[in-house]
Amino acid sequence: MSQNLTLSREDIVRLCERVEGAQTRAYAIPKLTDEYPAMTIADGYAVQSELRRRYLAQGHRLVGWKAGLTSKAKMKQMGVDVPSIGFLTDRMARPENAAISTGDLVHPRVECEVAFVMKRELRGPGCTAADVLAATDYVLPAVEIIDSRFAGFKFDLPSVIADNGSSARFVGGGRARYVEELDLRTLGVVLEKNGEIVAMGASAAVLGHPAEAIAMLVNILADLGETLPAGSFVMSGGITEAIAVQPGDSVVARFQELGSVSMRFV
Ligand code: 0L1
Ligand code: MG
Repeated sequence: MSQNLTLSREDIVRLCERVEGAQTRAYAIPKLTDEYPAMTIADGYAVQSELRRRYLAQGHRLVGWKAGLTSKAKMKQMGVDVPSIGFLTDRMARPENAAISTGDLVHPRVECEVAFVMKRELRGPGCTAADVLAATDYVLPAVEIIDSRFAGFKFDLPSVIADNGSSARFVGGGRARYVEELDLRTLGVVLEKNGEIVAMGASAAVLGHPAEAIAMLVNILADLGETLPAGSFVMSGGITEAIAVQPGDSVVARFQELGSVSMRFV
């Protein structure tokens, strides 16, 4: 990590408990830097790693990772200029066409992403998009349901990283495809809410190529002393800005070449 830790072990545990409470009981909290203004990106990942350790100790299973804030649209929407990563567990996964409860979320938003499933372990530093493509088993379309635990979605990078990049739920679906069969830069996506188009974009919005986002993720994992295991499900980041949803909404993400992913919110 290019920045140093400023938080003590006690501070990390205290902030982790604060974030875990907000995530599991679905309430908004002020951004962590209000109390710890010197917090760095490394501090954010220290809190996130402690959160992951606690969830896994409670029996949650790590199924993969997500790259976040990987498009200009998302960075502009959230007022940050560097991408981030977060972990994904089995408890966050929802099946295609699911009715997704909003009662256990604060203020959910949806975004369309290309997901990668890995056939080989990847390890940084120095991981490239070509390494990612060679290690990918297949790609599939996904919708991420993000839910910042920070009041009004107002945060900075150290705080949002500590909150596991706003990870909440995710739905994979559509049609799995081999990367050799596709041009992953030019896939179009249209997001519909209640039958109306609310966002659209092309996959190059994600760092020029979604595999670049996965390479970035692997290199951040290396900074954390981790690798990306074979079998991981990895989301490469929202292609469009995130769209708010509420009970009663139905959402369909239509991806060129990859089919569609649907869900409704209750
Ligand atoms: O997946 C994402 O890009 C979300 C990163 C966190 C920022 C947000 O809550 O919008
Ligand atoms: Mg996302």
